[in-house]
Amino acid sequence: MTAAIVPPPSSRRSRASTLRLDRFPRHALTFGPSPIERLDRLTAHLGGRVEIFAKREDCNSGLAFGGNKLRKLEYLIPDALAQGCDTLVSIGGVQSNHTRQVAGAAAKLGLKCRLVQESWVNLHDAVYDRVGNIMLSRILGADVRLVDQGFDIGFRPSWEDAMEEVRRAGGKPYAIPAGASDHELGGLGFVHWAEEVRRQEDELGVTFDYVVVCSVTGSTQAGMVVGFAADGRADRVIGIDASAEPAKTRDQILRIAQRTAALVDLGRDITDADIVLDTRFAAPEYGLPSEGTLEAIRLSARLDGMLTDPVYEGKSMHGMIDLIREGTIPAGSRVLYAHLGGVPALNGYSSLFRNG
Ligand code: 5PA
Repeated sequence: MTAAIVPPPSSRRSRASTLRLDRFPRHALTFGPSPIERLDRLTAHLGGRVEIFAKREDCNSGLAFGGNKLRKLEYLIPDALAQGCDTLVSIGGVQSNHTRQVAGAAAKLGLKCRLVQESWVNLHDAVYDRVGNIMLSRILGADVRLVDQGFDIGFRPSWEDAMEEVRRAGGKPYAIPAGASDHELGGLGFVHWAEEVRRQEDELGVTFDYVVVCSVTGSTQAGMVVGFAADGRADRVIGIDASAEPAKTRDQILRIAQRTAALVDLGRDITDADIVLDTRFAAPEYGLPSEGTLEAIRLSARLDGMLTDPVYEGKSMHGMIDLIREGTIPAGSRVLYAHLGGVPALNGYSSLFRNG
């Protein structure tokens, strides 16, 4: 992405939304609206000309440390229950936050959970597959299986096999793809999030000019794009790619956004021009941080006490900081950083932080 793709801030716009989200049942897994806080010290540190806020999906629920996937699962769970499924089947990397949240939701609902954890990250720390998210999923009672396959956000044979095994054992699997993204209902959770932001803007008396969000499997950004398209702000959602395979991520964001727009009767098509994805911050590869990622993690922690991780939010934090520093997000803007969770994975990266 070139910096010029980010549009300039504009004055207050209409917040009217006529999205048909209420036709889809939602099973609450979160506390309610997630808090929005002002990051005072980061705001001051970056010169005070751009006001920075964070919406905290990392503490959106008491369920297994929360995170963005619970927002999506709120719309998938009623479908799983309506179909009479008894086992949630999903997939991710060894330190997947998504699979941990699926395990938490399954526990809460009294369902079984079968998880495929692939070797998506080239990190060979001795305890990488014992601590953090994967440990939590095991404690939550999920049937966790390690599979030696590399990173890919698409449908995987290992996941199809897991479903078949559940069926052969007499169970009824409910298929949840990577990140709960490439699923008919996967985009709805973050349409709901955008509606929630609109209500919070009214309560706080502010309008956000930009939302910064980390993207990998795509339905978080896709849902936001649709939700904010309803008041003309689709292209104010700045995705920061953390997949390091941005063509696939971008394609998935667009596809899911188009499907979701039709579901909620947005009333217009979503096109490639609605998708802003900055590809500069995913280096060196998926799951591994750059020096910039690590600096951003430390800065956010030391200025506002807000923790982020080396796989996802450290990269979007790095992106937001650079976009403000280089002036792409111009003076006078208000930015909402979507903190999507992911902190439990820090445990798998202890060797990077021996000296803080
Ligand atoms: C993840 C994803 P999307 O996959 O919806 O684009 O969200 C990206 C994202 N932040 C951002 C955090 C903390 C995330 O966990 N995580 C995946 C996982 O398996 O955990 C789906 C990749």
